[in-house]
Amino acid sequence: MYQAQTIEKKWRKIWEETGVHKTDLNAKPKYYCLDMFPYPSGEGLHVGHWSGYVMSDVWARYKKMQGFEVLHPMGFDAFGLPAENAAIKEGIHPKINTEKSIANFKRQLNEMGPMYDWSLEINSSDSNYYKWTQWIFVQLFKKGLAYRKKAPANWCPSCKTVLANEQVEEGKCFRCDSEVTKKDFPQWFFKITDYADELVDDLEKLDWPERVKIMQRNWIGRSEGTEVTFDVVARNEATKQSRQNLKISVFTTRADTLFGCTYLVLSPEHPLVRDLTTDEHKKEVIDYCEKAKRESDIERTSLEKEKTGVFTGSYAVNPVNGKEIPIWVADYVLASYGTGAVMAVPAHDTRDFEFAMKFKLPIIKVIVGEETKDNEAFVDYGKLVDSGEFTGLTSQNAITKITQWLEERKLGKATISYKLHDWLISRQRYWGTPIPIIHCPKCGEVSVPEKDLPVELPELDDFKPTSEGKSPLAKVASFVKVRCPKCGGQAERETDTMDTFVDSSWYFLRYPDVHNDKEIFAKEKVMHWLPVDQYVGGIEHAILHLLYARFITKALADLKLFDFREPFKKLFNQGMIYYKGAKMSKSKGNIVSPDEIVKKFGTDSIRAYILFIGPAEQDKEWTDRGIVGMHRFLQKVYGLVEKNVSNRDKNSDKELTVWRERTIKRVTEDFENFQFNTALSALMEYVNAFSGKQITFDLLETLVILLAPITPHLSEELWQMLGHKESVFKTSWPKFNPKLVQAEKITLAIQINGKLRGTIEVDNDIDEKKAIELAKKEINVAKHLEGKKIKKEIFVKGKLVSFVI
Ligand code: ANZ
Ligand code: ZN
Repeated sequence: MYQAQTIEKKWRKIWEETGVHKTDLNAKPKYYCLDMFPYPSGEGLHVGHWSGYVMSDVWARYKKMQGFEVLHPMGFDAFGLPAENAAIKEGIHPKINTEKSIANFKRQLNEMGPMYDWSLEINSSDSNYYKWTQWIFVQLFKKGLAYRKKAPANWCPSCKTVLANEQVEEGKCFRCDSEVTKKDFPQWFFKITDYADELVDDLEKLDWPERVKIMQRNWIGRSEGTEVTFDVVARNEATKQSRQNLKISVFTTRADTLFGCTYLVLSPEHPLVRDLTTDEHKKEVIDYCEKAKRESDIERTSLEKEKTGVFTGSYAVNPVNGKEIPIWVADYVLASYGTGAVMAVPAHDTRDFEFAMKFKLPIIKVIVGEETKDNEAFVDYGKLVDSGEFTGLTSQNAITKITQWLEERKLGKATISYKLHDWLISRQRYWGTPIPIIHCPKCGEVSVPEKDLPVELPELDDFKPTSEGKSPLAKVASFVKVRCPKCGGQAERETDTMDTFVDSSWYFLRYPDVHNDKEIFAKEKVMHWLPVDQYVGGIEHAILHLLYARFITKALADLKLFDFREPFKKLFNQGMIYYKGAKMSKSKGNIVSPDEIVKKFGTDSIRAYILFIGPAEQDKEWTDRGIVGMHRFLQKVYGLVEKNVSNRDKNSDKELTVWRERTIKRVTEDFENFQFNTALSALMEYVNAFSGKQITFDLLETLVILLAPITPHLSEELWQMLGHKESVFKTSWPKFNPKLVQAEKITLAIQINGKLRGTIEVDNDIDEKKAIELAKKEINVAKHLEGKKIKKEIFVKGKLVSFVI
């Protein structure tokens, strides 16, 4: 009888005693399989949380069986607002609360039967770790990559803290959902923009999901365009003085539309707004700007929002045709992008079009395409009309030519704009890494000498933020008062702490040398294990965490700490688990607690079921029936081994031998593609094929090995029953005999618009992608497809490929 709990307890004890999961940090060939380290919330884990961890554990075990020395560590992203907010709510110190949560997390993680080597655990709120987070800050500061400036910051009035742009979601705080406003503060920044180009360009080299790369590209938002300078004109004597020599620069990606520019628009924060506004318009403009500053960038640029704006009373000259055009102020222009001003071309830009319609500004068409409509902007590229000497050029050519024309006259230049801003890393909160800076009235900002690190976070009873936006650390005189390390004079410590994303931007570099107290890590250790071969985590980290980790890696590479420039070679995002129609979450009250299911069916059933319910990268629905079904399958496997354990006959059934080889092939290939669900189907089919046949020992051995990464406890038990003394994880992953798995050939018909145009001979297990690729190459088919746009591609397994053109 399969008694999951007994077996699982037994094997976890044996693993612990024999140290099978210890990583030999010097061994080769190496494989680094990493989970995004969790934030230890008080709520604990539900089976939805298990999914990513199970997948990476299965993958790590598989790699181990392939002969790699695997580093598969775990740790805790333990600083941060949630711990602090929870602590304030419950009146317990964040340190104690965090420790409690970590203990519970560890217990729950261990229930999964993972191969973590806990001796390498990281806790980012431990001073042995944050000492090095501070050390990184000091290095960046010395290189000019960390700097302080006064900046309008997103301010959450409820959390009483500054938020990074990334932490504002649709104008609301990402933690507490309150409306975010703007407030001026001196803030610390990391100069991530210095790496903008490399951060875009290196995406090409990464084996990451395409959608994550797209999100990163969009976030960095590199855009090639032209800066055009407009002279401001004085329309009457009164304004002549003040308007002279004023110039407005705009950033445009469409220099080809310059002849259609009928007005300029400044952002409400633009420094020239005040000078340009005539007395007559002053009140209206000032009121408008005040209101706009309170809105979030997302609201301001929303396409749905009705356009608003005000006229300044001033005019500028369009440099290509000398026409005078009015200067407006509108909130749809952002202060932080390009030059904070735009040349409006209502005929060819949707927002400008709406704006011009509303305020009755002229709309002049200068680009024509195949179908141009009158009631909307024509935004595509086309041919130029009414554009002086450039008339007749294509948009692409005109962009180059007009930019050149401007450059020759010093009226503009080719330029690149980025949406990416420097990373605001200071937080006015208690539960974070203290920023290691001392403010000296004589010497200015001085970094804490390395020998004085860590700057310990003081024990504090009142850790609530102050209402004037200062960190609670500012209340601790013994912390604040300090001698300047340079001149020895009276000075004050910086009291802000770092954004938790700083803590998580480098933890993966520390695991290979986690106990080093002399340096952040030994170069050769990091060079041995990094880059991470496989990183596994949620899609919610597609932008921020991954971008920051990439930036810090590049900055540290420039400090010669190691030679690689990208931290994560491969990335996998697991799908989410739904239950009763909604994403599993405590707040929705639809969680399935692993504790209960482990008691009923055992860990291995949950592991296998999580992999079986659907493609690993997709969202999927948990069902109570499904887990029962999976448990039955494991029971069946157990029964099969129990019954046939002594059948050492080598004359296996011929057909089953072929099945076995094919199963090895299928499972291996599926594993390689993270298709664990179909790997499990292959194993189920294999077991079904046993029915009514002679089941020999060798057939069972293969089954047990192939299942081992998925159901490690059960496989260990069965492996022992089959007479082995060593752990099943010391066995190597089986290879199949290619002769035995040779696929049968079949003929596929190829149709174009329903007509037979050719046939191809292919393996009967060919997949869609390959079939379509081969079909397109068939001579006659290729001839018919040449120069045509394929509207649809259809693949009917075993029968045909059909194209619609
Ligand atoms: C004139 C123009 C004509 C534009 C046209 C577009 C179409 P991306 O591709 O995102 O870089 N723009 C420039 N700075 C802006 C700001 N601070 N706030 C809001 N919009 C701004 O977008 C570049 C385009 O966004 C620029 O090209 C500019 O409008 C606008 F038919 O200039 B365009
Ligand atoms: Zn000093």
